[in-house]
Amino acid sequence: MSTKIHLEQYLKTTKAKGASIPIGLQELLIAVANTCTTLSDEVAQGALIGLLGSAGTGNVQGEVQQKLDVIANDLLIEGVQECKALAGLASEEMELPMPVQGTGDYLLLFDPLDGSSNIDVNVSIGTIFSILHKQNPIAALQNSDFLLSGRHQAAAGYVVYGPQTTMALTLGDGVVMFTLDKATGQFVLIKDRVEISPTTKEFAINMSNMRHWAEPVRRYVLECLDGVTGTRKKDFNMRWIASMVADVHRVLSRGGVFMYPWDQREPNKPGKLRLMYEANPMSFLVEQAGGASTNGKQVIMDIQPQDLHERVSVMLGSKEEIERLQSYHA
Ligand code: P6P
Repeated sequence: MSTKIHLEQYLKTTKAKGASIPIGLQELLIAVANTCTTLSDEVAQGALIGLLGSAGTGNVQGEVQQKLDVIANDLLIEGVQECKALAGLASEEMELPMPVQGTGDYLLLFDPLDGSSNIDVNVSIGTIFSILHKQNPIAALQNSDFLLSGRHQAAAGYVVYGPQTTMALTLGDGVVMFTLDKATGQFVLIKDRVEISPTTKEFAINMSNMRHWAEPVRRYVLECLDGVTGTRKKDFNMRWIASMVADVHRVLSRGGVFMYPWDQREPNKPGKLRLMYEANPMSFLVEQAGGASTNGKQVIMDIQPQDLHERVSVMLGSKEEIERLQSYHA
């Protein structure tokens, strides 16, 4: 039986761009993983421990918070706040960033439980995290410290709570995946170089919004629907789980295109998904796996954020398809 490599061991021994992983970053990633291990058990218990349904509160996004949203947010804050290398954290569930005890090099941003509308119907959900290099480590934390483009990420990943609890992680030198061994509580390495095929026959988008999309997206999707009868000369398959972590995990696992584009329902909002703790970490993973990620006009990780909770149009996945989408937006 091949030896099992656990996350902690992997972080101790691997190199990213020829350099060992800084101890502080290792500690932070282990703290996130340990918290997600606890969260995996909470999610799996669901109704058995009265955790389904609304918390009766709203978040900064104006969304109704599910009980598990609040629990996940609190668990992550508790799990990482003593990490010495952490200078501050920000969450989808909180309006402002939060200083922590550490005074180190890193800023942690997360969507504690993405896809939470799926909690009550037992569909996969997940935790998304992004770790930024703080640009002025010694100065006191400012809210503006978080407004860095995705190119400043030291690491990014997600943990999907599905049939398996699986983590995808990038440290800037490829993408690896680990699955939680419930018997030992350890994340065990299952893939050491995740690669997205440049071509695909599978796309993911919420088709009910079709009449609201901009023309380039309509054109792309209609060509996919035309299949062999149209210009693409191949048939496509469609998936939509309505849980970004699950949809992106599929793209990382077997290729494909994930889209949540701008639409005219809220014309003044660039999109539904958030740049800092959804689009940027997912884009880092996808680019590191050989894919591409755009808002139609710009590479997502090049976007200079103006606000912690700003939204963005997202199209990511197999490189040739994303390049086609970008050409339609030109
Ligand atoms: P819709 C979940 O609420 C989420 O933020 C993403 O995880 C998911 O991709 C999207 O919204 C689903 O949105 O409009 O299809 O319900």
